[in-house]
Amino acid sequence: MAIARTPVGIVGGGPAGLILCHLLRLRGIESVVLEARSRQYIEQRVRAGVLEQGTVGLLSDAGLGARMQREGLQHRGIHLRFGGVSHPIDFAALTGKSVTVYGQQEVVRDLVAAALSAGTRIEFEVTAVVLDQLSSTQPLIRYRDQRGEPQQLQCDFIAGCDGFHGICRAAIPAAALRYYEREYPFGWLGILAHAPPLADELIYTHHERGFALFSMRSPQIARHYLQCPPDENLAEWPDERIWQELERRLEGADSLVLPRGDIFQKGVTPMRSFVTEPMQYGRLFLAGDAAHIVPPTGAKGMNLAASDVRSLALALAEFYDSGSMRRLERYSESCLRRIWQAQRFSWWMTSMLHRFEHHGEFDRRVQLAELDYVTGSRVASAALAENYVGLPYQD
Ligand code: FAS
Ligand code: PHB
Repeated sequence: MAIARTPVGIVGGGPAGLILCHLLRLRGIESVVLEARSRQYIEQRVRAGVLEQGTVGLLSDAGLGARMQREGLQHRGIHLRFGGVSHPIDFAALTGKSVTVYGQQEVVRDLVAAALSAGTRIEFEVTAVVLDQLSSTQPLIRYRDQRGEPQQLQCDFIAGCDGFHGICRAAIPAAALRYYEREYPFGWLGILAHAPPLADELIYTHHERGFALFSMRSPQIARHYLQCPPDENLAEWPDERIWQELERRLEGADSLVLPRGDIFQKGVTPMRSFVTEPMQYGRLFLAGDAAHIVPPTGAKGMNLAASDVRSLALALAEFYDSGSMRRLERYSESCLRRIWQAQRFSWWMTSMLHRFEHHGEFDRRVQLAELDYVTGSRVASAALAENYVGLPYQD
């Protein structure tokens, strides 16, 4: 069996892997992307929806911003709603920055189209991916291609961008890694509906019946989430019950009316915080959900994937330009600083806005006092805004 060669082998065609292959190509560094699912599947998989200003800049500077600029919704801020009243957090006034609502599957579609039209090799529907010789200067990826044929790819470096349930993190000896984890006693039931959004910005809602988030994908498509038990059975949530529960958690003096429409997608997402340290083992570099997971309350997941591969592309470019391993050796440390900041923010937003069964009345009042403080203090709302729009990249 012939051994193919490429400088960088990328396992996983999600935002992390696809942004990396694009940034490398812009620096004249070839890569091959191995993706377990079909093109059609990854281009319709519903996930993230909010892009930090830094991520928007990264994609635009990389020549990937045309459709995002055209179809993305730029938001000046969000609203925090509690006690039936919505309170604006004006990012633009507090930080001079904004966020953009543009579905993750749209980002993936743009990236796949750009990669294929530039001739980057993306192998879809690969199976049996196994990593080898990670401690050598020529690590190997063995896999079966779309036709089931065994293949070998020899690389200088491997980027593990295969998400939380991928094989790359598991390929690192357990003794070489430390895990930090927090499971939350709830999940999110998310829907997509052919309905106008509730408002022109996102509304994060604290309610005694549980958290709710009113988001969107476009002026015609709403995206809403309900806090629910982590292993909730979707069969127990017919559309009518979902709409009624969303409306109950929206109740308030301002009698906001939730526009209804056909629900065409629904799913339950468990909530966890997870960090792997270090994010490197030999010539294998982990990025994105393969190394860390945040609860979606802070809208950080895809943005962290983008910032990881931004650092990795800079480090690989330095190696191919000058042979220096300086940035590669510092990759894990520099990414982890920003990742822990995003972990803190996502845990804080989750703790402030969700209903915890073990909470007593004192805890519930403290949550409300925190929401009152954050929305009433310019300093506190500026801190939230600064984290939400995205903290500076660690270079
Ligand atoms: P991904 O999981 O996206 O991609 C990994 C890829 O690797 C997949 O395509 C997978 O098929 C492939 N793969 C897996 N195993 C493989 C193997 N053995 N061989 C080859 N390929 C393999 N983040 C935000 O920033 N904002 C949000 O609003 C937000 N909302 C979210 C809502 C939900 C419901 C969920 C689930 C997540 C949300 N996230 C959000 C987080 C999410 O966007 C992730 O952080 C993001 O997908 C991470 O991107 P990747 O690291 O590329 O991993
Ligand atoms: C979404 O629109 O999917 C979304 C937005 C903000 C979040 C999480 C998800 O915090």
